[in-house]
Amino acid sequence: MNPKQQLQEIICQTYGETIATCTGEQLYHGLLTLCRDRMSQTPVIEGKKKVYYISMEFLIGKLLINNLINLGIYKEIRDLLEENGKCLAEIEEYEPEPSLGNGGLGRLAACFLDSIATLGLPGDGIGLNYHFGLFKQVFQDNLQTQEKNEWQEKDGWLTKTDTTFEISMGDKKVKAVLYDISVIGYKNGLNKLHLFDIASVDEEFVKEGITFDKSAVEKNLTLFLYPDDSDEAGNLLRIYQEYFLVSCGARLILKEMKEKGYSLHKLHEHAVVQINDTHPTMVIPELIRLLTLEEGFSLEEAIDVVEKTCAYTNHTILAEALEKWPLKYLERVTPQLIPIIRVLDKKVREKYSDAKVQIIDKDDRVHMAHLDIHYGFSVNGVAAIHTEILKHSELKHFYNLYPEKFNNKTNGITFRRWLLSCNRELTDFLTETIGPKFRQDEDELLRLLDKKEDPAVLARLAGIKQTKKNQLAAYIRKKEGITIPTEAIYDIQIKRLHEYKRQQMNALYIIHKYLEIKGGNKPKTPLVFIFGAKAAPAYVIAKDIIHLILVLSKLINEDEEVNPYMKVVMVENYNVTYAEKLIPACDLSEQISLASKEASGTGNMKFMLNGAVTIGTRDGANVEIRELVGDDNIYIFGEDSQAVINHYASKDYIPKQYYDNSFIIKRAVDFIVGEKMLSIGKREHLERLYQELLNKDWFMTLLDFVDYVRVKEQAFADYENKDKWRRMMLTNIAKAGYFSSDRTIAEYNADIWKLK
Ligand code: 26V
Repeated sequence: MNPKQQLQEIICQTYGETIATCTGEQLYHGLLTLCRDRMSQTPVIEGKKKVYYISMEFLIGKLLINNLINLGIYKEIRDLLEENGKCLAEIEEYEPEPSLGNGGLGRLAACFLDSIATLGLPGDGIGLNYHFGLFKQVFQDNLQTQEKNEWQEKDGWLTKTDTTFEISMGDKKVKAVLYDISVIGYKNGLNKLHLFDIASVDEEFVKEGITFDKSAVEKNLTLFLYPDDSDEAGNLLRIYQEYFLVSCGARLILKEMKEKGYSLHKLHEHAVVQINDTHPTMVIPELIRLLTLEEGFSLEEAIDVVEKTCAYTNHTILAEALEKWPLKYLERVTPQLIPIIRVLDKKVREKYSDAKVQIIDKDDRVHMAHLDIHYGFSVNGVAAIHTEILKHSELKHFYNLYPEKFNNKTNGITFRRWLLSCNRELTDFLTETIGPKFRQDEDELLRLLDKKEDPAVLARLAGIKQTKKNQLAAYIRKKEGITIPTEAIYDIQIKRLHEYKRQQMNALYIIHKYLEIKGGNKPKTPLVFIFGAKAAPAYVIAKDIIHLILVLSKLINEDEEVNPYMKVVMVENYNVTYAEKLIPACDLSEQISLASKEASGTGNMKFMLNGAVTIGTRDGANVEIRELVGDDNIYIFGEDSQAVINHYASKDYIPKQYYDNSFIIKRAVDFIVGEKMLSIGKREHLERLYQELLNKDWFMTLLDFVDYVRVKEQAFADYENKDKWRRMMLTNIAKAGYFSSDRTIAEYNADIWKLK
C-alpha cells in the first residue's frame, strides 16, 4: 500500500475521521503509527562485525520528520497533508523533544547513529533512558531556573523489550530494563538505540524544579542527565549512572555475541566498542570482569581481547572536564571493579615509570582517559587541530608511547536533519539547481560553485534566507513575545553557556554597538543578536552571563532611540528543535571560543551548510572550515592556539592591562555595572561578572575583544555588498559537504571499526 493510502486508513480506522477532519494530535499519532509500521518491516542491518557506540548522551531531537525522510515517504506525506489543509511543521509541535544530551557530544552521537544506518553498517547505540533528561530552562527575573523536561509519551518511539539484567552496585541491587528506539538509515536498514532504565525508578521522587534526594539510587538513577555534580552525592550518582550504563552495555554485547554463536575469544572480530568520551570508560574493566568471572577467561586472555575491542574518542582538553574519580568513590559504587583497575594500573607501572601516564595517581584518583588509552586500540580527537593538540600537548606522553593508536576523525553532521528536514526551501532549490544526488553524495554540493556568478541563483539563495528569517521572526514572536525586524542581519550564537565559548565577548560587543548607536553611529541595516544557551545549574558565572544578556535584551529592546537599529534576544530553553529553526535563518554564525578550547564544534558546520558565514577563532573545526572556504569567505580573528597555550604556560595574561589600555574595552566592561544595567538587573550577578572579567578572565575575553570588534564591523560592512555576501553564502554551502557525518562515519569504519 502506498503511504498516502496507509495514513488515510490509519486515521479512518483509529478515529473514524479523514485527514482533513481529524485533529492535529490525531494526525500526529496516526503518523507515528505509520512510521512504526514501516520501520517494523525494514530489515535489520546485519554483518559479521558490529559497532556499539556507548555514550551517556544521545541528543536525538524529535524523530517524526527525520523518520519520514529516512523512510523515503516525507514528500508524499507532506503533499498529502497540504492537500488537506494540514501542515507537517504544525503537527511536529505535538511531538515532545527528548533531551538526552547536554550539547555537541550528545548531538554528535545522534548524528552518528543516523549515518551508521545510512551507510548500511551494523551499529547500535547504548545509553540511558533518562526520564526527564536535561532540565528545561525557564527565565525568571532575568535569571535561569530549571524544571524537569517530561518527554516520554504513551505509544511514542520508545519500546520496552524483554531484556533485563540484575546489576549490583556496592550494597545496592537494581533491576535493569532495556528500552529500544529504532534508528532507520536514509533509504536503508534498521539499527537500534538501546536505552537502559531501572525497574524501580520513581518519577514522584522529584521535588521542586529538579531537586531530589540524590542518595536513593534505586529510585533516582535514571531520572536526570548529568545531575548537579557540585557535591559528593552528585558525584556519586554520576558514577552510579556510568557504572550502570557500562555494566548493562557489556552484558548486552556479550549476550548478543553468544546468541550469534560467536566465540567470545574472538570478540574483537565481531564487536567494536566506541567509547564516547571517558564517561563509559568503566566498560573496559567491566568487560574484563564479566569475561573472567562468568565466561571462564583467564585475566590475561580477557585483557587481551578487550584491548582489541575498545576504542576511545576524546572530546575535550579542558582539565576540569577530564574525569578523575577518587578511588574511594569507586570503592563505594563498584567495589567489584577495584581489583581489576588495580591490576590494570599495576601492569602500566611495570612497563612505564613516568607518573604522568599512570592510571591511579598519587592522590588515589583514577584517570579515566589513561585507562582508555592504555587499554584501547584507538584514540581519536574530533577535529584536526584538536588531535594535534592531543598528540603534541595534552596527551603527548601517551603519543610518545603509542603513536600508532592516535588518529583524527573530524566531526560531522547528518544532512538529513540539518538540511533536508530543517531547510526544505534550500533542499528543494539545491535539487532543482544541482540535481538530487547531494542527498546521498555530499561532494555533489561542490557543483554549486559553477553557479557562483549566476545572479538568478544568488537571488534565489537570498530569497530562501529571507523566507527562513520571516519564519524565525514569527516563531520568536510567538515563543518569546519579542518582535524582531525581518530585514535585518541575524547574528546568532547558540551553544552551551561556558566561559570558554565566550558568550560574554559577544555581549560586550552588543554593549559596544549600543553605545555607538547612542552616539549617533547607526548601522545601515538593523542588527538582530540572538543567543540560545543553557548553563549548568551549579555554574555560577555562566548563570551571571545569562543574566547579563537578558538584562541587555530588556534594556536595548525597550530603548526607542536604539531599537530601530538593533535588538537582542535570548531564546528560552534552547534545544534541538529551536536549533532547527534558528540555523537556517542565520547570516553570521558566532564561533568565538578561545583558540585551543573548542575541540571541534558542530554548530559551525550546521550554520555553514545553511548559508551562514562564520565569524570565528582558529579553533576546532573552524580551522578546517577556513581551509575549505578560503579567507575571503570567513571572518577570522583573535590569537591562535599556540599563542593561547603560551599565555597559559607563562601566566602572562593580565586582563586589567587590556582594560586599562583600551577605551572600548573599558567603556564596555564598565557598562556592566553602570546605572542603566543596575536599574534592571541584579547587582550581585553583574558585579561578580565585572570582577571576574577584570581580575581573572580565565578564558581571555579581553585578549581578543578589540580584534573581534574590528572583524565584526568588517562583516557587517560587507553585508551591504549584496553580491559579495551572496557569493560567500553560496561558497559556504558548496564547501560544507566535507562535514557530512556520512564522511566521518566512513572514516571511522575504514580506520577503526573495519565492519565491512
Ligand atoms: C564538560 C564539562 C564538565 C563540567 C566542567 C566544564 C565542562 C566543560 C566542557 C565539557 C565538555 C565535555 C565533552 C564535550 O561535550 N565535548 C564537545 O564534544 C563535541 C563533539 O565532539 C565537540 O564538537 C565540542 O567542541 C566539544 O566541546
